[in-house]
Amino acid sequence: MKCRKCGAKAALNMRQHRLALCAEHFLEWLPDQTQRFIQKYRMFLPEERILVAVSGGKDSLSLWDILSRLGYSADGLYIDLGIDHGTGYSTVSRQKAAAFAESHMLKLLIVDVPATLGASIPTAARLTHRGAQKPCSVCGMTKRHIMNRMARDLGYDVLATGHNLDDEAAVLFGNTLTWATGYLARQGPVLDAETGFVRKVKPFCRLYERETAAYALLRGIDYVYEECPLADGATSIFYKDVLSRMETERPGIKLAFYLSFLQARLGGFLAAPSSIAASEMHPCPACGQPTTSVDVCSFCRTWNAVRTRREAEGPGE
Ligand code: Q46
Ligand code: ZN
Ligand code: ZN
Repeated sequence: MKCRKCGAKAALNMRQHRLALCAEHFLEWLPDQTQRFIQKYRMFLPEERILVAVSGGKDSLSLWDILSRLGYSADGLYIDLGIDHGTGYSTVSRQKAAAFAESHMLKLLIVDVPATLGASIPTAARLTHRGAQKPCSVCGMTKRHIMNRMARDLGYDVLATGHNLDDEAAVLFGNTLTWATGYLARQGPVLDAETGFVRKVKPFCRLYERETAAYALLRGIDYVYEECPLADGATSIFYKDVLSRMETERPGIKLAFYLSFLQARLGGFLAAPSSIAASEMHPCPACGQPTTSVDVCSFCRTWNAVRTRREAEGPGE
């Protein structure tokens, strides 16, 4: 297989795009594609300040790399969740994120959950009912809160995450199976800013995981290979697997699934993203973040409960 641009040996054959490229041209093509999507979906302007949520994995580091190469002003935010589970997951991913920032002379902000909130995510999950099944619920809620707070407090215009097409198609698949119209209405490349919430964008939403992985590899980005050990058995992994099997039979089906959803949404298939009425939203009396709760927000409620139960339990994780 030869590169379509120069005829050299292709490094990647993308059957879904009927396109094969050598390493050099692939490393140009992917940032070009990313820039095209940034403009197409009006994610942000060149003068805006971007905060990239960095996990230490291939997607977020590749995204940070590409945004910097494209000339955007992009800082990184790493949230240390205190997840170990015998793999040292948080320690290793934090090291990878910090090493990347240092070698590329980029600014990385770090929020250490156990140090600032008093417990790791697995401990918080164990101490609250939220962790009855999986810690992902308390983890996701905590990450969303921290990302929004950091972006807002530090004056960033937009928060960018490295979700790729495989992630987005799996979420879409799950939401479609249950016709979760509320979630479907809010899924897309851009979630506009709402009262107290910063704009969120996914510049990689149309890129296959295989493509972002190849980019990281060919660029020599040193990322954490392991997935979070707590993701084991997650439904999203099952959906990803199902979709990948379909993709093998029908190259391009994942992209078609996602794009036709966006098209249908544009055409009014779903109600416009139901922004919660501004009147229902008010600042949490404890942390100031927007909430619809009559009392403190769910972040404050959860972490207050964690602290109370930890004190009752005594020292030690
Ligand atoms: S939510 Fe769940 Fe992830 Fe948090 S506990 Fe791990 S798998 S890191 S995206
Ligand atoms: Zn080439
Ligand atoms: Zn709060």
